[in-house]
Amino acid sequence: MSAAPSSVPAPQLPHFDAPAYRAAFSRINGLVIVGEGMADRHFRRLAALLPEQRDELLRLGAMEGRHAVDFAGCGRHLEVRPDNALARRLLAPLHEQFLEAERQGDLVGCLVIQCLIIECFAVAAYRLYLPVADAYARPITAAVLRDEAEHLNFGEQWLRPRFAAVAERVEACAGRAVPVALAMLSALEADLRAIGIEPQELVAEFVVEFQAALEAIGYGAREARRLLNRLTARALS
Ligand code: PL3
Ligand code: FE2
Ligand code: FE2
Repeated sequence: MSAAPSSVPAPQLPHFDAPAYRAAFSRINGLVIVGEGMADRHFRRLAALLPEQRDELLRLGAMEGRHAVDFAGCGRHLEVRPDNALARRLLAPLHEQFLEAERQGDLVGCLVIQCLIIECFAVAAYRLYLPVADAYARPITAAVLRDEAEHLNFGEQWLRPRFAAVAERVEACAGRAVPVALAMLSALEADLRAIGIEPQELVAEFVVEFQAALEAIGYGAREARRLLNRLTARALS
């Protein structure tokens, strides 16, 4: 008898019809749907701020609108109603920071909040969700992940050639927005665990993504790590 080929064990999938899973999914699904809708509006506002890249930004916004629709389908498939009211409350501080940057004429701040912070967060979250998603949500999440990489790339491409001029504003903006994003996450710690995502792992994955984004716009690896250590010091403590 030959030995079984060694393989990576499949992750233990959650019980998708258990009440605890469904309650947690309602809140996470709400956050994702409202977050995608918010990203749609942010890209449309960015399109108005950057007329020369208007069409591209409107295209990215439209992708976000489709993500919202597709994730709403994931909730419907599980017959779970998304808790959109909670999601709007949790996302309000980050959205407010975007609007405040816009009022200040701080285009760099708007780009950092949407294209770097929100997108890095989305990439990290969807990457960890993928292996514990139900069979209906999995291909949708995989397709969305590919799109989010494009959104992150837009911000990186815009900021990179202007690095020297924008670095100070990038840091000031990240200093305000990253802690707010992490606070939102800590409000959903138990729900993340219930759907199979370890919150600390999500923070770690976000750090990996954001570190790569900072390096892509011109930071050295050590500088980027130092900035991130400062911003995430109190995450989920
Ligand atoms: C960017 O395109 C949209 C950003 C939306 C916000 C995402 C936040 C995700 C938080 C944790 C969700 C876990 C994944 C669950 C997927 C149904
Ligand atoms: Fe999206
Ligand atoms: Fe996106």
